[in-house]
Amino acid sequence: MNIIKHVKRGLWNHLMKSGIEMGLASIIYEVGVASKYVNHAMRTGDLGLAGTSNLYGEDQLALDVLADEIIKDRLDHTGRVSRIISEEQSEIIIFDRKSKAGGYSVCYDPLDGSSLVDVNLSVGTIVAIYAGDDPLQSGRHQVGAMYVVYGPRTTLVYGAGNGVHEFTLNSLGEYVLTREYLTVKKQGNIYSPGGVRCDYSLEHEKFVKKLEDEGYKLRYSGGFVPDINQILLKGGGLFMYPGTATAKHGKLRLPFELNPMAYLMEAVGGAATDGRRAILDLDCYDIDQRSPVYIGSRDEVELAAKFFAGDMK
Ligand code: AFP
Repeated sequence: MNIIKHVKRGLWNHLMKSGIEMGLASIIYEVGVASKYVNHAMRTGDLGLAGTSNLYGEDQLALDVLADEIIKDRLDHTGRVSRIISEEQSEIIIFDRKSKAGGYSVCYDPLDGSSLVDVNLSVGTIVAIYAGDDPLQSGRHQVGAMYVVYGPRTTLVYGAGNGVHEFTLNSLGEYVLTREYLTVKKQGNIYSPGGVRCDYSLEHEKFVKKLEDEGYKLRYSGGFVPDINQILLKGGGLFMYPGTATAKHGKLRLPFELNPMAYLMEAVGGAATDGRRAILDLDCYDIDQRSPVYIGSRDEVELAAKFFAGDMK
């Protein structure tokens, strides 16, 4: 290993070179620090149920609770975060510091897909970052977003207005730049069809069949982060989680799943809608607000909109 090269390509060096405001850079960096602890706990810890439950009444795995605590601690440590929303907390958390100029608010899912850990599939952390004291803002107001994939390798992807870049955790416990200025193809060839087929609307059913007739390959792990990461790194495709007969707003949460991923996807040249409107333009007014989602290559997202506009038979 060329040590000097790894030092030069480290996450903090990249953040500083990118000219990102120091407070925003420290938030991204500290989530990276937190993810190293989460990564370690996941690969060595006890996954027994924590016995508590989150806003949605789901049993919290010990790992969920631990990941939430670690990330919350590191965000507080920055001294630049005034409010957070976490998938594991039932209300907005206020760090008792006077809201001051240059503060940030953060929405995060500490361990999205946590139920996949005990079947040894990849999971992730997702983070949306806003300037100011209000974490419930339209996704269009984000100043940065990131995710971490805990898979065969642990990788971190961030965007903060100057491209989207991937880092890989090396054997020294450092995140080293592995892909810079990521882009997604205008059209891809994989699709991730969330939800249960028998609950699909007629328009959605027709759209999925169109993709299948066109030879798209189905890739769906049950983990939003690895599925999106695959579309991003394999050059394109579409992830969907539609509104269904049993859940008309779909399953994925706007504040800490859809908004950050939509921010990153638009930043790499892709798109993200609820079938009609850009995800980033949706009003975000509730912690557990959900939305249908079509996210990925621009052509596929636009094709979905044609089915929902009734233009396609
Ligand atoms: P969990 O965090 O409850 O495992 O849900 C993960 C998730 O929110 C997202 O990561 C997946 O894309 C989606 O659910 C999978 O949902 P289905 O299991 O209904 O396909």
